[in-house]
Amino acid sequence: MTTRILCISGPNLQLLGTREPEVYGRETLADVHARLEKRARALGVTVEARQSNHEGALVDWIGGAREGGFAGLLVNPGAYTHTSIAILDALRAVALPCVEVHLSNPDGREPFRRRSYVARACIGRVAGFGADSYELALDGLVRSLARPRSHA
Ligand code: CA2
Repeated sequence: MTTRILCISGPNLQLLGTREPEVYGRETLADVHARLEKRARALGVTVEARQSNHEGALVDWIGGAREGGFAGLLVNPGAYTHTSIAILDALRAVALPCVEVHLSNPDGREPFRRRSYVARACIGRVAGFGADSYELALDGLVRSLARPRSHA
């Protein structure tokens, strides 16, 4: 059976490619998802990519990932990275391997972006490589899933 990965992007990421290109690049979220799907095919996995501006929707998608048949998660929670204990709790509860993804490098920006709540429930983080961050995170997640006994 094919390994299925769920990729979740949070608030305002639907604006990608339309504003602040100096921070977030010129590619749209649809471009990012298309690239991710291409990379997934090359890796022999499938990716389902979703975006929502609503914290509860992100929590619901994370919470349903195990019964939805997903083996792991890529999550860019947007600004909720820095505020959401609800998303942290959902990631902990679902207990699937998760990689935190960011287009920009939050550590190099305003001090309030240095705190990530979700990091505590993630196996790793890829940040600062624009749209490439998503592909690099997928590579890391798939490698991690292939390692025996790497996850409980
Ligand atoms: O770098 C990232 O991926 C972020 O998760 C993006 C969030 C930000 O709050 C995080 O600190 C880092 C913001 C997403 C807003 O996306 C936009 C895209 C284009 C234009 C305006 C906003």
